[in-house]
Amino acid sequence: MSLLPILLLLGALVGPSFQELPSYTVSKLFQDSIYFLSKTDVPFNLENTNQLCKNIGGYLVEIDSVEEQFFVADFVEATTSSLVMTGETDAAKEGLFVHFNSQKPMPALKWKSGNPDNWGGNPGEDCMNINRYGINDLGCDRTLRYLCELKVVS
Ligand SMILES: [Ca+2]
Ligand SMILES: [Ca+2]
Repeated sequence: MSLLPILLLLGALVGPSFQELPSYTVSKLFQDSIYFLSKTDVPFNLENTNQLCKNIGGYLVEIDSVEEQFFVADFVEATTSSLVMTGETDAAKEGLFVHFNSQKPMPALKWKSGNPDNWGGNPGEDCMNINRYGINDLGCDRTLRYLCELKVVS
C-alpha cells in the first residue's frame, strides 16, 4: 500500500480540531476509498451528518456499485450489530434515491427483501441504512451510527 492513505488517515484523525472529532472505526482500502464508521449513535440529519464527514475530509458514504455495497456491508457487519446510516435519500422524489452529497442518482443495488417500502408513509422512509441483508429505506430522523467515505487521491 502506498503511504498516501496512511497520511490521509493520520490527517483525518489528528485533524483540524481534534476535540470536536467523533471517534471512528476505519476500514481497509476499497478501490480508491476508505470508510469511517462512527463508534456511537448520533442524531442523524442529512445536512449535519454530511458536515461531520466533511470535517474529516469526506462525505456521507455514496454507494456506487454492488461491489462497493458488499464491501461496505462486510465492514459494517464486522464492526457493529447496530444499524448504520448511509448517504442516500429519496426525500426530493419518492422512490428515486440519490446520493445526498453529490446529488447523483443511486445505481441499482441489492435491497433488503420487501424494500424500499417507505414504511409509515408521509413522510415515510426517505433515508437509508445498510447491512448484510441489503440496503433498506428508513426514517431520516433516527439516532444511529453513520458512515463516511474518504477518497484517496492517486
Ligand atoms: Ca421514501
Ligand atoms: Ca424500509
